[in-house]
Amino acid sequence: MTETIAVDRPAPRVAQITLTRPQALNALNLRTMRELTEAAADLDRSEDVGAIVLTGSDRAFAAGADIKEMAPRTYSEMHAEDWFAGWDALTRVRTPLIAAVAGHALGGGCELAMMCDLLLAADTARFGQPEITLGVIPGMGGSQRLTRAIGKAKAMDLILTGRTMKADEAERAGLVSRVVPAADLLTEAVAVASKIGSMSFVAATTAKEAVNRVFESTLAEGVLFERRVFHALFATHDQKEGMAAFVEKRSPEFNHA
Ligand code: CO8
Repeated sequence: MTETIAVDRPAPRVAQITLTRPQALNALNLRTMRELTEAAADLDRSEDVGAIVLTGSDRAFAAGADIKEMAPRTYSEMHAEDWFAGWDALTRVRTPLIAAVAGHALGGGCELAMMCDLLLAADTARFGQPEITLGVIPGMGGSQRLTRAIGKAKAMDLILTGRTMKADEAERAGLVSRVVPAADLLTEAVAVASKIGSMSFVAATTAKEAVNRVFESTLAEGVLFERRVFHALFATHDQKEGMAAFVEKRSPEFNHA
């Protein structure tokens, strides 16, 4: 039984994980980390899930790591327990992850959204890395992923001043792919997830892997990786089916496993 998240199936081939600690603005504690990463790994293994939406409440996607849980910790404890390392499990999920963000996405909340593949924002969304105001720095990849997403100038501005940015600024900066009215956020996120879920699963997961290679390799290595996995897709049913369907002017019937 989960306490800090809820898992639903809002549409065929779409799963939704909702953070459910509204009283703490979905602050991310150790239990959330365990429940969320386990749920995502389970859904990743499920053959009838083609995309996963991750969302919070209207007021907060997540207002950061749980400050009350962290406050009394010593350096030795943080180091010994490798605090936050468990979140890395989310980056091993192969199924496309869509963050649907309304309200605060601060600190660990912003970092969690950035671990997803695609970020949709409500017009109420606020992004920031305010850890500096607590005497620390981002600890779940924020200094790295935010800088890769929006560049050094803006990342330094946010991380050194702790200021937040609104959804329109986040979209201009390239952190967010779409901004929608708050009332439409989940409908839009589920529609995007359904679209992705209708595609060939092997092609979608391969595309995700190829895009993520950008962050781990040189251009030449990345282009070579792309070409090799592109070649490999010609061994799949879905390449034969997708191209035959185009030629025959019909909709393709992809395998979803
Ligand atoms: N941790 C614990 N509790 C929180 C957190 C948090 N991050 N954020 C909000 N809450 C709690 C409040 O304490 C309050 O609880 P209570 O009612 O019991 O006092 C409740 O949520 C509602 O919050 P507020 O009353 O403060 O609501 P406001 O609307 O007045 O303000 C804010 C909303 C501006 C979002 C404000 O709550 C705030 O500034 N929160 C902290 C934001 C922050 O500094 N986040 C960064 C945390 S540090 C961090 O994330 C380190 C990252 C390292 C990796 C993380 C991996 C997961």
